[in-house]
This record gives sequence, C-alpha cells and structure tokens, in this order.
Amino acid sequence: MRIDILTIFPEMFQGPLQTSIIGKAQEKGLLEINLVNIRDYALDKHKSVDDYPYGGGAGMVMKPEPIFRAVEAIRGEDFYPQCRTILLSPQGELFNQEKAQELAASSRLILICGRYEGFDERIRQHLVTDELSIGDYILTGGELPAMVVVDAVSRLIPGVLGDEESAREESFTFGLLEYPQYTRPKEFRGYSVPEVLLSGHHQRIRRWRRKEALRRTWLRRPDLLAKATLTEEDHLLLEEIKQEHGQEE
Ligand code: 4FV
Repeated sequence: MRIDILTIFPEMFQGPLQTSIIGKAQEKGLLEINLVNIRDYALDKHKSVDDYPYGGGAGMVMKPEPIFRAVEAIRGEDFYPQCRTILLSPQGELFNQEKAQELAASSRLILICGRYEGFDERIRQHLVTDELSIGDYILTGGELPAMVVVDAVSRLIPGVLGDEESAREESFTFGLLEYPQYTRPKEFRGYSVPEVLLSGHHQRIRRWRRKEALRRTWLRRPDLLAKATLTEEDHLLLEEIKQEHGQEE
C-alpha cells in the first residue's frame, strides 16, 4: 500500500511512522509513506497556504489552490484518479475499526492534514472522496489524526503483523471489547490469575473469554453490544452476566 500524506509539518511524522511495526512494514516493502509538503504547491513567493475567511471571523482558512495542485500532482503521477483522498477533520465520519478494514483494502490512500480553522469548502466539495474524524474534540492539526489512520490501517495489511501480534482475535473485530488478559507471574502482590486460564481446558477458556468480553461490552459500551452479531450461546452468557450483576445491585 502507498499512503501520501499532505501536511505543512512533514517533520511531525519523523518518529511515529519510522518506529516498530509501521517502520518494519516500510522496510519490508509492504507499506510506502510519501510525505508531501503543501507549501511546495503554493503559488506565491511567500508560499502561502492559508488566508483570511470571507465574511470575516477569527483565524485563517486553508487555501484551495495548493491542496488541489498537490493532490492532482500525486494522482497524476501514474494516473490514479480514483485514489481514496481523505480529509481529516472534526466534521468527518467517525473513524473506527470497520472503516480501517475498508481502507486497508485500498492500494493507495491520500491523507490531507489541516491546520488553522480548517479548509476552504471547495476542497471538501470538489476534491476529496472521504472525510474522517478521529473523535469529537478539536486538535491543533490533522497530523495526529493522519498518524492514527495510518497506524490502524497499516497493521491490517497482510504480513505487517506477525502471528504474535495477530489482528485476528481483537477488540472490535467481532464488535465486542477485548476480554481480560493476564501473563506471568501467577501471583502479583496477592492478586491471582483466574483459575480457568491456568486449566489448559481450551473449551472452558474460550467460553470464559467470550463471557468476559460480553460482560465488559455490556458494562462499558452497550452501544457496541446493540450492533454486535451475537450467537445463541452469547445470549445465554448475557443472561448469566445480568443475573450476576443483578445479584450485586
Ligand atoms: C480533527 C479531528 C481535528 C480542526 C482544526 C485541525 C483540527 C485544525 N481532525 N479528527 N478531531 N482537526 O480536530 O480529525 O485545523
């Protein structure tokens, strides 16, 4: 996969995208990240990428020309018109694992990072294919959201995660929160590991983990439970959980 990232602060990506799994993915040739400085596509000698908002108001707005020229230059390279071109902004669709899985199926992505108050609306209307938000809060720039998208999507590229870090059985993959995990030591400051996990009884372990994933999701994210595909066994486990919690209340 190739990901082009448009930003006025390419230096922000040194470090996060060169380290660990994402760094290795590039070394392995599974991922290519191309940082594009929007200023390089500015038209004036001051390399302006922002200007005052029409109609007045505080702050500055990102100009259309440098961003259109940068994206068209990238798309133009090997004629890739339908390349998914994603604007990171608080007005976007909320990014989640499902969207990450969808984007991981693309061979090319273009991510556009904003600064200042945001983008000229014509960028949204006439250039991009998607708009994504990583959450309902305001950041100083779109660079961190772009890194979040790169990380979540890249780890789903076949071969990027080794077995030990497999994406197979994790939160949100089946729409539930992850079950509790434990590792050595068996006893830590008097806190022990649930017996079932030491039993070697795979069927009981699988059932315990499913039940604890359901419990945690029921307690913390009932919105996810409402969307999850549940089996007959899941419904029985949920009855048990509700009774157990009913007992405590
Ligand atoms: C954001 C978000 C975000 C808005 C103004 C950058 C900032 C500034 N992007 N998810 N939340 N962007 O806060 O994606 O230009």
